[in-house]
Amino acid sequence: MQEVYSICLMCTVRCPIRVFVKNDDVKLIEGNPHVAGIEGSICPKGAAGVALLNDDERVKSPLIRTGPRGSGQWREASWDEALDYVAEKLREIKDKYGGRSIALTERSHLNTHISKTFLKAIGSPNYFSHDSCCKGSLNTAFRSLTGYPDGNIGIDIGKAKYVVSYGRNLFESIELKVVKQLTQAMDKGTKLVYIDPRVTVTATRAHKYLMIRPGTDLALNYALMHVIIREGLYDKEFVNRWVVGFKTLQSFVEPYSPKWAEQETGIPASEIISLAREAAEARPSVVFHYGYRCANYTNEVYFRRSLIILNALMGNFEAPGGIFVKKGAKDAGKKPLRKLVDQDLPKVAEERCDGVGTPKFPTPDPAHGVVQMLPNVILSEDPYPIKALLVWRHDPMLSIPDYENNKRAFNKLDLLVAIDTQFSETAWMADVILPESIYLERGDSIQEANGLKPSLVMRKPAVTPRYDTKPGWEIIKLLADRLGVGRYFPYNSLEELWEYQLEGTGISIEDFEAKGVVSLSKDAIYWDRKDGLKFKTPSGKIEFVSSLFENNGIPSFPAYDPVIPPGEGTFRLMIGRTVAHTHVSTQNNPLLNELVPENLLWINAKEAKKLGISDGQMVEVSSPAGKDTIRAYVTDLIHPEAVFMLHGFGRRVPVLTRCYKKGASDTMLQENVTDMVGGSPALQHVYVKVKPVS
Ligand SMILES: Nc1nc2c(c(=O)[nH]1)N[C@H]1C(S)=C(S)[C@@H](COP(=O)(O)OP(=O)(O)OC[C@H]3O[C@@H](n4cnc5c(=O)[nH]c(N)nc54)[C@H](O)[C@@H]3O)O[C@H]1N2
Ligand SMILES: Nc1nc2c(c(=O)[nH]1)N[C@H]1C(S)=C(S)[C@@H](COP(=O)(O)OP(=O)(O)OC[C@H]3O[C@@H](n4cnc5c(=O)[nH]c(N)nc54)[C@H](O)[C@@H]3O)O[C@H]1N2
Ligand code: SF4
Ligand SMILES: [Mo]
Repeated sequence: MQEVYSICLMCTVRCPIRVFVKNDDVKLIEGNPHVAGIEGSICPKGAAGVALLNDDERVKSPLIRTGPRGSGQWREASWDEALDYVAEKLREIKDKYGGRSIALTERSHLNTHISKTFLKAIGSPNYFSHDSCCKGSLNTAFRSLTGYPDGNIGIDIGKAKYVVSYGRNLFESIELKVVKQLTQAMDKGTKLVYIDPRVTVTATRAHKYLMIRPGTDLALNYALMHVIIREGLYDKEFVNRWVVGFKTLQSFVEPYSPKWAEQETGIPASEIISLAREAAEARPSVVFHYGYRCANYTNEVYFRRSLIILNALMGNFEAPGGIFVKKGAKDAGKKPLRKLVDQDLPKVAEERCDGVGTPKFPTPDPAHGVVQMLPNVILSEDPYPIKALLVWRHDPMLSIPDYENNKRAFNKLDLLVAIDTQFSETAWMADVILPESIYLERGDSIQEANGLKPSLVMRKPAVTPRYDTKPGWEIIKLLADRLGVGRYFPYNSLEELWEYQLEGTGISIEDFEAKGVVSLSKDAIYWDRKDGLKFKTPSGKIEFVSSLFENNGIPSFPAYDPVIPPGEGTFRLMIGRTVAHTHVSTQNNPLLNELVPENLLWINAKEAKKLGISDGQMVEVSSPAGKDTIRAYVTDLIHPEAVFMLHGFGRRVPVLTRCYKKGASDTMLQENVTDMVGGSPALQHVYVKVKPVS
């Protein structure tokens, strides 16, 4: 049996894995035993990679559409034919409308430096990632306070003594390492407080669970700050040294008392006071978890800022059991990997089509864009036409709210190309599908795994491709060659790509042979909390009063806007994930589909009774954007103002026979509304009506 060290891609967490291979077939996948915090562990999705490899409902060769969009009429094409077709169309569109009319969107991945280079090479500013729909407002919150995007920040959860989590469903929406670290810490006495309108698995594991009114967490946090400041529970030394705008915060939270918050959140004032005191007692090894999916409401950025501010009040930056800036090769005194984007590329002067980085939309991160703006830009052609969209490892049809609107927009494109492993909903609408080999069949750019102990990790092919597929980095290069910009992609093989990245680092491909990982630092790298913190804000400090905001006429502390309860028979639609699935990727996986074949609508028992809905009954859920049907799960475990469903179900692509039309689609019900400061869509802005299916 051969052992191949690689990186899982059944979700985006990228756990290092060991793959057991015999006769070019995968026998078993387990966590890489040499990596601290993984030590052989794997999650159900990671183990189900074998079923993806052998899935005969994958895309098996390049396809060119022959019938109307979404009709499922395709002809198989050779790679040369499909790539020539795409290149020819791109050239026509570029000649007629300019490079800026071509956009690319992807779930950012190890080859993002390649897709960004491709867009620059063809003269387009319109690179998008999924980021805004996941955590864009958190990214903006972190940049407004610390100057760092959220991706540069980590949580030292294994050493924390007290963790407060607001809907960060750590034990279902998992990051494997974090689950292990937190479990081990809790075994040793770490306390977990969990706040959610729904009783999740994490709620059942927590020491304290608080059922909050949906959408009112910001009110809770203002009251916590009120208590922490009034009672002097914050880290004065840290705040004096590292914070700008404390006095402004102090007077701002003055009116937001625990009694006031009790009315808004439904959490008793006494609980709020004891939460503030208990958390402060554990400082600096206390974490107010700032979340992962942070796309819920229109005031999301202010909620996420409030969480980061609570951490700053606890003085936990760079403290063991607190939050830290992820360290990379440079911090370990080593040379970082080379990236394709670091080349001397053509300058793109055009503004982004979503306005990000311009006075129109100044605060979200231009490195990612705000992808949910794309459908509206395509439809309105304002500020200019977008005529071609390349989609790589992303399913914007389902991951941008308002399915029907997305469909109208994508139907208007002159060219839609999907680089995917499966028939995503977007691929189903595409003109051309370029099938990518799955992670077990391909290698990718080397990963810089930054953290307290930075390392480099390599995804290596474990087996040869089952079908006529190619790795994405090769697909982009072949397209670039055809468009006359191949010189920016100076590699002809995976090894040459790796060598390009490793040049000058003193590390060779062989160094990954033994363990799949190259460590860059033996010891955890912390910065000195007295004088060595390096915030990237203009003041060099944590800016409670943010220059990013104030310089753009955006207030750092707008008054709290109360959440109006939904009317009778109307509910806030909440969404989330299960441990058995990844977003919209795995619903058709033979093994995972067996574990969770459909989603259910959680509805509060008293509310269900009023509407004549019994457990297990089919119900219709409707919103201004659309409607769908789903089975009801009648329970006391959810707040009466909300209903809940898992994301990723209710699929409309008939060739995905295992998940076709099972359950309901949240995307069909959500409206495309954005937090215009943070940049995330407010996925839970929508109110729905529920009725029994007659
Ligand atoms: N309505 C709604 N929208 C959401 C969310 C929600 O809950 N509801 N959640 C948001 C969040 S948190 C996130 S992170 C995003 C995620 O949004 P997406 O990135 O769109 O979702 P994923 O399921 O991660 O992957 C999308 C596509 O990648 C393909 N894929 C998987 N592996 C590979 C590969 O190796 N190569 C290629 N080329 N393709 C591959 C899958 O087949 C799938 O079609 O969605 C956001 N949008
Ligand atoms: N198994 C699995 N794990 C994953 C992923 C996956 O697809 N599958 N995806 C990864 C990614 S990209 C992400 S972004 C993370 C997402 O991880 P999380 O951020 O933990 O997000 P969700 O699963 O979307 O869970 C959202 C929770 O928020 C609760 N909630 C809803 N409204 C409110 C509210 O107003 N207040 C509070 N306090 N809670 C509320 C919901 O009930 C739900 O339990 O998971 C990561 N891990
Ligand atoms: S959490 Fe599971 S699916 Fe995600 S990368 Fe790790 S093992 Fe793979
Ligand atoms: Mo996400």
